[in-house]
Amino acid sequence: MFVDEVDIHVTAGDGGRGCLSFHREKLAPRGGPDGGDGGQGGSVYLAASPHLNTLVSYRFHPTYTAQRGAHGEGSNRTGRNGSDLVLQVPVGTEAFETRDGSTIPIADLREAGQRVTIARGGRGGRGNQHFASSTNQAPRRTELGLPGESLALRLQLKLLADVGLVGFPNVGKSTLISRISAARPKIANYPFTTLSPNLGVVSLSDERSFVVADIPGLVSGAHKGLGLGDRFLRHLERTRVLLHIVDVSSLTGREPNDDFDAICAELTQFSTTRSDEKLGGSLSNKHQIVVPNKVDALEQPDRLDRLREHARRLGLKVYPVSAVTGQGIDAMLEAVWAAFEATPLNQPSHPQPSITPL
Ligand SMILES: Nc1nc2c(ncn2[C@@H]2O[C@H](COP(=O)(O)OP(=O)(O)OP(=O)(O)O)[C@@H](O)[C@H]2O)c(=O)[nH]1
Ligand SMILES: [Mg+2]
Repeated sequence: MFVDEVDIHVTAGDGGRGCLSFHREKLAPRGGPDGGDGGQGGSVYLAASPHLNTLVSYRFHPTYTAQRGAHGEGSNRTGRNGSDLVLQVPVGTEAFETRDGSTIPIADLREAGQRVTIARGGRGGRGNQHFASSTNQAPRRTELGLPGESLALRLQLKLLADVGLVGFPNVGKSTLISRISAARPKIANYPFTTLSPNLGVVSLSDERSFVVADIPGLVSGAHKGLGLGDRFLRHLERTRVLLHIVDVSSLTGREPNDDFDAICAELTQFSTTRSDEKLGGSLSNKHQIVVPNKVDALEQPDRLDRLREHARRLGLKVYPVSAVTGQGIDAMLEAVWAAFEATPLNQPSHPQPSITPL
């Protein structure tokens, strides 16, 4: 499981001080006490937002403080309450208080819109108006505001991939994820460079972002344990979109269409052997986008043409790219976003024609 984790410090606002004041007026020189109360300090909340997928923004700002309450004033005026601070976090975020080396769970934000108080603002102090009595009509007593709560917080989010990269080894999956996100997996010109999945966050403009998973390459017979096997495919079960990466350069010595069919067959095999399909539809039914890679090294354009034609017959969109030069990447990412938006979570997209296992 991939975990996004940040440590932050939150402090609620202190309460404002109560005021010491006496009423003064031209014809009433000895007016009574009229010191107002201090305002309440702002509290800190966590709120679950469906529009966020990661905790990445908290890495850059580790401390958060809500506004303090204003002090009370004369003429019985209460100080203004401090504004609350609402920290938006992705749905699925868990919050822990870290104190003296121990970690205490304090909130689990499972539903969009859910809001929990993390640190309470301090109560405002009372002004001297409250302390008048029959024996003391000119009290000089006031209260200080109470301090706002302050705590060290650990936020954790179990990242789930929204988009999965599938393809043969060495087709450029890791190169692609390193191009489109901050993930820096090992890249090398031999098969099975990637031995465990990598996640990367892709940020498009206007707060559009999604999480991409790069998994070890598949080979024909992966479902029988060939290569590294197909067990990594379970990391893609909750994704909404699959990017099927095919190396169209001549370097592979293989026919792109055969590669494509072999991977589809593995997806189908994996789906049929897994009974647990409630997570988001079987892999072979997921929305698939075909991404021919290494077009910078395309010496035989007919290899790409054949793949285009093959995908067209299956009703799949094709976005050729070069993960090395960046050619075609922007258009591909826009298409991924559109597919991602159009595919509701936990529902298989429109069925893709499945290819019988080889
Ligand atoms: N010319 C060219 N080479 C590329 C491109 N993308 C990747 N490569 C090269 O292809 C080789 C394999 O790239 P990787 O990103 O490691 O491939 P992978 O699919 O992650 O491979 P595995 O982890 O083994 O499954 C590296 O030498 C890359 O530099 C591309 O667009 N053009
Ligand atoms: Mg790799």
